[in-house]
Amino acid sequence: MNTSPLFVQISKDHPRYRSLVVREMMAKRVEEGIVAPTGLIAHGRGEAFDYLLGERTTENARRAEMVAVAMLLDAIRPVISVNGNTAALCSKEVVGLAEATRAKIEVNLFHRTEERVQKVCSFMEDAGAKEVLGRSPDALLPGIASDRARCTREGIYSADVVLVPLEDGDRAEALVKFGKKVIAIDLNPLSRTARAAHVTIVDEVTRAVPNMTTMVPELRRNGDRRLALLNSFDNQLNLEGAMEAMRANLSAPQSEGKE
Ligand code: PTJ
Repeated sequence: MNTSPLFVQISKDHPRYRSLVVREMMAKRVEEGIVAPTGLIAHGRGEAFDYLLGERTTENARRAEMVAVAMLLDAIRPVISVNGNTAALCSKEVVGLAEATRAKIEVNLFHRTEERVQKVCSFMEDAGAKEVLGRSPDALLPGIASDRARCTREGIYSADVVLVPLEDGDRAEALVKFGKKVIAIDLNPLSRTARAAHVTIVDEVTRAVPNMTTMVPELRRNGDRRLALLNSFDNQLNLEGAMEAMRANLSAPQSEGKE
């Protein structure tokens, strides 16, 4: 996570220290024009679902992460689509995953302005990305009315597998209709994105992306394992597993309250 001075000082003893620091960082990124103002609302929704999940990577999510890595490694033209929230939360980690899986990075924004596209692209480059697509879109994804349809021929338009962290539903559905294999990272198992994607990782993006990078070396060596993972995966069952994990967490006796 990129850090810069925060608006307020937060005591490390605070039980929700990490969450508060991330919120402050996100507010800063809004000021800088990386995160869209409504990105804070999306972040809050994510926090709520993560709370239900127990703020941990479940076994269910870990399996989806492995399947997603297998899919990225077997892809011919994998692309990781980056928006403002993803860049703010885990730019370096996304660069690490892209390098490990030889995926391209393309910035694609829901609240698109030329200025924001430039800023998010530069932010990713500052995090170490050698090439970031998206500054000069030259293709339109069919089936989307918004500016989000604008993408690059070299990247999302011709990709076979697209990883979409923290997505809004329209584009995930359009990508699937256009023949892409879609991997979503979304803490809300009920979202349209989660339901439209071929593989949905119900995990917090800052946990999911590094987890995936650590899985690459073993899965790269083992083609049989990749095939077995891909053949045995059912996203509907995966989403039901995520909801079951939330239900179980809600009924578990809590030793201490959270804030
Ligand atoms: O930067 P832009 O302009 O492209 O805009 C990005 C946002 C995120 C604002 C835009 O795509 C949007 O409005 O998304 P939604 O429709 O709010 O969907 C975001 C989804 O991501 C929701 O289902 C959230 O639960 C989920 N989410 C939020 N934070 C996280 C998350 N999932 C994983 N990790 C998170 N940290």
